[in-house]
Amino acid sequence: MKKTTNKLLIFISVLFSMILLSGCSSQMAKYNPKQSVGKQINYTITGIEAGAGEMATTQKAMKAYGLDKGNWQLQTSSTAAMLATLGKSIRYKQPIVITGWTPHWMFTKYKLKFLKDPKNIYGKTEDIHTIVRKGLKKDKPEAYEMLNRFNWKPEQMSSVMLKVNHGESPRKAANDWIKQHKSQVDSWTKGLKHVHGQKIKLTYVAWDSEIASTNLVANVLRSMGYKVTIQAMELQPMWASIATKAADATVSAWLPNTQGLYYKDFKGRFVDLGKNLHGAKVGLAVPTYMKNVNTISDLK
Ligand code: PBE
Repeated sequence: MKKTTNKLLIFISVLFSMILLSGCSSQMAKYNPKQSVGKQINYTITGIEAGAGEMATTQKAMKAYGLDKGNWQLQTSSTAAMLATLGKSIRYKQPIVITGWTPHWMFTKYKLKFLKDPKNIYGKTEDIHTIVRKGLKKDKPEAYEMLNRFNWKPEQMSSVMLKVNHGESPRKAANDWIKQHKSQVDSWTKGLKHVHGQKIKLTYVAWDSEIASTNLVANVLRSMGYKVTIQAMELQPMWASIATKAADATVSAWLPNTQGLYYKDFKGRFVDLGKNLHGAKVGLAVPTYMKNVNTISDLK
């Protein structure tokens, strides 16, 4: 009699843990190429900060590809939280769709692919522009000219970002880069007068790419004698800071698509010094193991 009770107990506990385990695994199921991807991820695109240009573009894309009707939603979050979720999903080979961009270490650390965008909502490539406040040319001609000349390549930006991602302070990573690229940096400052402690303020959003570029430019301006402050904020206040002349410049304007709305909103209240980097890219991205998801329409 005792033996059968024991057996029954064991049976019940095994059954119970099987139910528990299957509950867990359905919550963290691996990507299944045979099943609709929407179902697997609860029709959710993992996004970033509400005010980011890419969030607005993604809303547009969801409309253009009819995802808004198929109960898809774009989850507002933060870049840090999105990257943490991405890392976890990749560790367990789970499906995930993110708002991705490059230059960023997410594309070097993980095997990701951009979803094809035949309707060209995100644009083929993006540039990053330098935007300054009106009157800067007259008030701080040396800084204006340096900012006007500043330009670098996506790989160069990535190399600074990677160092920061590996724990180097942004200021030191930028300084090391300056030392290693003397002739390029010299070409930005050549012939410009040294100033003596004039103040200048740069604003940016604390995305890794902008942390890299802003610290770089700040250090170059310091080498010219400026007293530089850099201030991180959200994207809308960043554009407003230039338009209201609360700040002097930003090197963080992703255009023409990503921050095109802000460009339009503030038009006439800033000076666009053109691109400082060519060949950035923005779009929906998934891990490469999601074999059957290759274009945005595959999400439907
Ligand atoms: N980003 C990274 C920004 C610009 C840099 C793509 C998240 C955006 O405005 O969406």
